[in-house]
Amino acid sequence: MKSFFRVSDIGDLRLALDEAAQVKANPLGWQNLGRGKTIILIFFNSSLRTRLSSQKAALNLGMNPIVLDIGKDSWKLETEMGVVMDGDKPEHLREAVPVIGSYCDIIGVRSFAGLTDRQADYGENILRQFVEYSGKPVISLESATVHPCQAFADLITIEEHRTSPRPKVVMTWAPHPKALPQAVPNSFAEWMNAADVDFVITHPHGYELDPEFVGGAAVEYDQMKAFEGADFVYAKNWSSVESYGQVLSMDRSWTVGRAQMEVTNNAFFMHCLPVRRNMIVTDEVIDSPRSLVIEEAANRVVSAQVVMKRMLESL
Ligand code: AN0
Ligand code: CP
Repeated sequence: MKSFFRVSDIGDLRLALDEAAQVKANPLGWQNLGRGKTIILIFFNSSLRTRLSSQKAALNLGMNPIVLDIGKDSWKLETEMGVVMDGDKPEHLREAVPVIGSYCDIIGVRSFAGLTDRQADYGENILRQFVEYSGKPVISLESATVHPCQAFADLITIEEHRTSPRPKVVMTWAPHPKALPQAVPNSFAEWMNAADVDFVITHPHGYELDPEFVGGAAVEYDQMKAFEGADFVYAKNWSSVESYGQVLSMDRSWTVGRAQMEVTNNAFFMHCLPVRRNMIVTDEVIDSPRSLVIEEAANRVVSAQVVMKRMLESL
């Protein structure tokens, strides 16, 4: 595997889920595969789960992980081409990326959407430069438009908990005080469309996601109607795509609570974390035995390990 951004990069999902189960059952079974190999994990933004689970996955495979926080541990990096660098950024990605590439075998990059320039974000300006100038396999650790390690971990979690061959999965928008990227819902939608599930997306008007990621999914603007008979409820806030990066609503009637869960098929509750309690979901729902949020986070090691394992196998 040369890069990991889109669901198509993982190939057959059934095979990927079988491999995930093998890795989960025997996490130290491939300790020799990564011996003497280095992965550099680049963070332009904060992270708890991604930075820990990626390091843990690399260690399980015998690799040496190195983590770099851009702008804190390193120089601030300019990401736009053709600019006069007279501001506060002393180095350009154009040099930094090949330098990083010369020190490692695999690169992981976290670079959130800026949420001001839709075209730049949806062109994945930063991630593309890592692919183009590093010469190494690149993993998106949530880039501007996708979070594939999260979506893969979520699919593994659904696979582990489903009780029917084709469960109903509902992704719901929920309120949040700050503008958040569309990367998590984009990838979740893309992966659910490719998986064996009935997938429904629900959100207020104005929060339509990019059609490339929505694909053939059903979109239902009435949240209660969408939740009827659901086996899994996946909550997430995102900012508007059309009014790019804007918070259009803080409507707390969309907060996932008991009333919504009662119309489901005793659904499991899912969220990628970090989550704002009593904005996205009530304490009662996230603390209930049907909440899978910790299991999802734990599966981030498994998804990262499958991806790194495949990259090591094709080095
Ligand atoms: C980020 C987001 O919504 O994309 C990261 C989620 C994994 N969340 C926040 O910034 C709170
Ligand atoms: N879910 C997730 O990616 O969390 P972090 O932002 O803490 O890495």
